[in-house]
Amino acid sequence: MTEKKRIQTLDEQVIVREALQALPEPSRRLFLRHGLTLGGLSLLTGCSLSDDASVGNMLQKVSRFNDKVQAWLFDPNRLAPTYPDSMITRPFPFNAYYGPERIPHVAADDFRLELSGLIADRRPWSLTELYQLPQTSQVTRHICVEGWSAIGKWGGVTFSTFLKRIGADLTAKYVGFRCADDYYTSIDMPTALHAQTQLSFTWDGQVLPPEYGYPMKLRMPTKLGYKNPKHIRAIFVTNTYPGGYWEDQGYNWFGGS
Ligand SMILES: Nc1nc2c(c(=O)[nH]1)N[C@H]1C(S)=C(S)[C@@H](COP(=O)(O)O)O[C@H]1N2
Ligand SMILES: [Mo]
Repeated sequence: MTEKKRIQTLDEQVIVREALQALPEPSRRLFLRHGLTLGGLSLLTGCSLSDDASVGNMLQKVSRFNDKVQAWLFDPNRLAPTYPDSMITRPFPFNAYYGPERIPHVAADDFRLELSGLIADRRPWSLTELYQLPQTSQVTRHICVEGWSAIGKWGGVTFSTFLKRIGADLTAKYVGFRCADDYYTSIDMPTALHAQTQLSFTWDGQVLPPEYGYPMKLRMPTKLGYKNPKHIRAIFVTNTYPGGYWEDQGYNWFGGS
């Protein structure tokens, strides 16, 4: 084998290995069994793989493909485990893409939750109005990809109740969120309608403290921590893929836990 050919072969192995890492089980096992090759990858994603940029593009497509596989595996009726109050983690960890000194402090009085996109009634909501919606609570585990998990108690309105109230198009693909910091994320509609997906206003029985996302966060025990936006200020419904803060930097979009 010539030196050039050997380097090429090595590169191909690295690319295939990276693509495999981007795939969750059981798809990874499936692809391993069928022998995923570079040729197979380019067929699968329609990418030519001629340079670094197209390899990056292909890996991103594999991760999106991964989203499709995960969405297909997601059972909208399966519930995440719940825990007794005695298991609540105190103090609950704070995490954000910045340190505690930059936690946004949102003022309650003039706060209005903005709505846009495929929603019949896009009138903005005050906090008082939101607090009047039927409230539920859950004690569930939050799992962060950085390697920690913690059990918390969140209270608020079941998100599907809110989506129905505002006349959201429930056949649309995505619900997107913009936050009071520069964070943003989006979720698939089946997860938005999941029974445990909650627009949360409280933590452990008290008004959601600033560090945990005042005035509201979306709590989804079926999703990893980074999919749970804090400090939500705007919600939109769309069929155009909205991405997210970490997702646009390579985190898997579906982010199931
Ligand atoms: N607005 C906003 N929401 C966010 C984040 C953020 O930086 N800003 N970080 C995410 C990540 S990675 C995690 S683990 C959780 C942390 O939530 P906690 O502070 O309540 O533990 O918030 C998620 N939602
Ligand atoms: Mo996280």
